[in-house]
Amino acid sequence: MQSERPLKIGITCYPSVGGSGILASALGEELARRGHEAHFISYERPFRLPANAPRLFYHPVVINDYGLFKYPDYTLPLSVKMAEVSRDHGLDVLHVHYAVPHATAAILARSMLAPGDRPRVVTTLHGTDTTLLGRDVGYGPAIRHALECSDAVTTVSEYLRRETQDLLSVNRPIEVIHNFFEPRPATRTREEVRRELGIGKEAMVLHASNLRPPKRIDVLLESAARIRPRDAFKLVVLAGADFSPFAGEVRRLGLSDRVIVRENISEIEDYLQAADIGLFTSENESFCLSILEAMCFSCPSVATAVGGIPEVVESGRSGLLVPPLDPDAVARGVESLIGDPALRAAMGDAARRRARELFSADVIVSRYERLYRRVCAAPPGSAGPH
Ligand code: GMT
Repeated sequence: MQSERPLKIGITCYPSVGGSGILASALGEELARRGHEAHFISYERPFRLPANAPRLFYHPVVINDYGLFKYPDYTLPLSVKMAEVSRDHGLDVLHVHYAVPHATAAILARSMLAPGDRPRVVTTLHGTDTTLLGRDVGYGPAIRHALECSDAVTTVSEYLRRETQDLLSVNRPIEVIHNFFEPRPATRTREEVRRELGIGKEAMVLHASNLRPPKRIDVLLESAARIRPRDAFKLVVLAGADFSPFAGEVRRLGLSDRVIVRENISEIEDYLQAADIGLFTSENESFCLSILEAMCFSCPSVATAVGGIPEVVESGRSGLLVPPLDPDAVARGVESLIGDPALRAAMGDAARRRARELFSADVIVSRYERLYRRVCAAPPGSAGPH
């Protein structure tokens, strides 16, 4: 049987700390490992993207600062770069992560190219591109247009698929392809990391996020303040942003000796392997990649039952789900896992198995590869106006 030719995939994402950029970087890395070319097109090199890996390329988008514009424009230079890379490297697919403005730029790039040079456009929605911007009258129609002109649209959860159809009235199939995580080896031992953090016998409770409003850091801290006994745990916050706006709240709640913060960590695996319990109090979340990252290290989470989180965690088996905005319920959940190491270990094992079976690179990247082959085999324009 003839083997299929490797593909050339352009990937655009937000390169800074954030689940959609992390997922897109990991996808590019896995595609390159499988023999495809992955071309990243963005204003910065995605922060977790390895340097010098074969078949992995980065094409910067340069933005000139024109005094005549009150607001700098990114969409047009991005679309021009997408068209240039598509033509120069013969891209098969432009895969954009997070619709705004990436999907619109990709549609524009495609229409700038001669018919024979046009890549297929795959748009993956990650969350607030639907749940926040999709509701905004200044963005909604543009997002809807870009989705209808894409050759394929995917969402990272079934929840987000339904939200997209309801909020944006998108009249086309949307495929759910969940996120994946493939941990790298830790660079230090569990003991070394716990020593660095000053954690002894206490349970290490871990929260990792970009601290944006939907993460409800106020609820996280309020919940931590209600955990009893208070010396049974330490809360480690891996912050993808400046934590200082929350420092006053930590002091007000008497948590100064309980909360440890590390900002912009790239060796996330070091901390994941050292953690006992994940803690996530979001009020809205399409998936929550950080929960999956913890699951890969047999670390069960206490998390809010919102959005796509119930697709990631089966409550009572691979973690505990609690109602949103309820610090007492969160604290009781954490206490139940601190107080029962056997339950914690059983849930951790189940979490790790679930992560491998449903959310590994093997399972998920193969689905993206099949999707790319399918859109490439379909006649151009079959998904909507080109
Ligand atoms: O949508 C966002 O707020 C940003 C985005 C990001 O880049 O971190 O987060 C979303 O995408 C992640 C990766 O798919 C998901 O794990 C997050 O749940 C999702 N965030 C929200 O839905 C709030």
